[in-house]
Amino acid sequence: MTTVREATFALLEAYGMTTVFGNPGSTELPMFRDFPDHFRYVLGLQESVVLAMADGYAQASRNAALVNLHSSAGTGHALGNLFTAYKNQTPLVVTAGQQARSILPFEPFLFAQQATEFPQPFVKWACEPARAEDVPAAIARAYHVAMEPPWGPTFVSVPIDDWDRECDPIPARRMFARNPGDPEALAEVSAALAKAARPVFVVGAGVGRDGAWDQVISLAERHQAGVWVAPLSSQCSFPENHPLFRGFLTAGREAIVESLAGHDLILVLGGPMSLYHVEGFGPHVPEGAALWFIGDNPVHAAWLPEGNAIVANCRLALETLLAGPTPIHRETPPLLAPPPRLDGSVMTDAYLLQQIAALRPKGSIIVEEAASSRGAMHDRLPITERDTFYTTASGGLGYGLPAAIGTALARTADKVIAVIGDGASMYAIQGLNAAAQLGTPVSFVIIKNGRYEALHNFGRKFGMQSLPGTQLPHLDFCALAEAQGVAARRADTAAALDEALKWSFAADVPSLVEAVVD
Ligand SMILES: Cc1ncc(C[n+]2csc(CCOP(=O)(O)OP(=O)(O)O)c2C)c(N)n1
Ligand SMILES: [Mg+2]
Repeated sequence: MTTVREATFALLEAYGMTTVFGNPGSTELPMFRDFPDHFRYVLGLQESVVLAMADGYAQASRNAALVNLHSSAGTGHALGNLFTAYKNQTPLVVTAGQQARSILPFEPFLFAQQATEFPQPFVKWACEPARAEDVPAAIARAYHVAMEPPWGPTFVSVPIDDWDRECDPIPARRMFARNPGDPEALAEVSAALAKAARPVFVVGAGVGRDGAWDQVISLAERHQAGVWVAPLSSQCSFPENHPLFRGFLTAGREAIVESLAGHDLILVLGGPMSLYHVEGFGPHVPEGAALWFIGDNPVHAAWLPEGNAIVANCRLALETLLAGPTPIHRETPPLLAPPPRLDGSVMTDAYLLQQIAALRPKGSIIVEEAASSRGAMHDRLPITERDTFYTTASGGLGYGLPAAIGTALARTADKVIAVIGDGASMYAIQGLNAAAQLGTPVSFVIIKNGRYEALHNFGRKFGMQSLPGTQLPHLDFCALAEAQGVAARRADTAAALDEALKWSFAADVPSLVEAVVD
């Protein structure tokens, strides 16, 4: 016999979950009695920070990360980023403390009410084990469900009095769940690709997640197919300096149809093509185009407005397609012209992003949450290497700054650069404390335009003259960083910007650049 705690920690170790992201309360403390020396506790000073750090870490390490929250209150704070983790398809095992079973009938202080229902629908599975001795098996199941494609968060509520109870040890298991895809359907796609006159690919985050970067390049080159990035994709899936790269689809129906017009076959890989941010009308797919979707998420496959779908791991499915018949001869699509260089006489977000591209270390990772600068980033900061770009798949802000820290904890050999809007940074500014405490050498670049510019863009579209609650004139990001132990520099000229970026990119501790833009 062993204790529930010992059995659980043995499983966590076997599953590679030795970094615990949390914010503790009374109901979780017994979990951490005799906390093993080779485990690491990463403290976030608010649970949304905790969740996003774990998300960044799990995505970068391609393994589920363990999150520990305090009862309903902590779970509530984490919920926005739990939604993002669900949309990101990030594997997480989220545990939360529950009050002692014997006092649950009296609705005790800080208990978790309807604990398993509260995080729904953003978890794939939720459980409060009926008996203390069932806790380790529930953790094991939560791990395997989180790691079963499509990856995502799971949730286990654990009563405080369970940890010291005796139970049998649970052996760690291995589970293999990558789906190679229906062979007959893949043969149909192969044949359609071989005889298409003008095929085009749309790549979503699942290509990056499934490690299919090389396979997409090979298939696109074989078919001379242009490659577009799916709307609001949260990971990079294709080198944005490749001659076949076509650009980024906008999250609007008419714009997507216009970008893809003239193609007779659209192969969508690893994420939805029909992802909309604004209402649109008319067809979802250009006239005369057949559409195939291949990706690991059956939900994306099921709500496809048109076309056919194969639920599959992108890498395995693409390997099958690469073994398919040779295509007919096709013209190479024309090269896209790069945007003209900016000289920095005006400090804009576009100039900032151009300079980040020029000065960033090789292999560095961009974690982005800068709403109105997306277009400028697409133009000026091309992502050219695999696994070097992450952003929120849900659109919820407050993810990027802490996610960058988690990414850096997993990718210690690579510089992580967090490109964050001034508004976005304030949803999770206390994440800087974790970076300082851990010494995680993230470069935080804050785009200070003094407002929620993205909402001004929308306001103009909606014909609104004034927008209440969208100005942020008084924030001092250097002071906010330094107060938490992160060194900072302000840059409001081109010369100061280059110097600050070089300083930050060379630093082996966390650093922040407040880039003041027009
Ligand atoms: C949690 C959350 N709250 C509100 C929003 C709505 N929202 C979208 S963009 C935006 C402004 C972001 O401001 P900032 O980070 O400064 O970027 P900018 O728009 O200035 O580029 C807001 C508030 C959101 N997406 N998520
Ligand atoms: Mg802003």
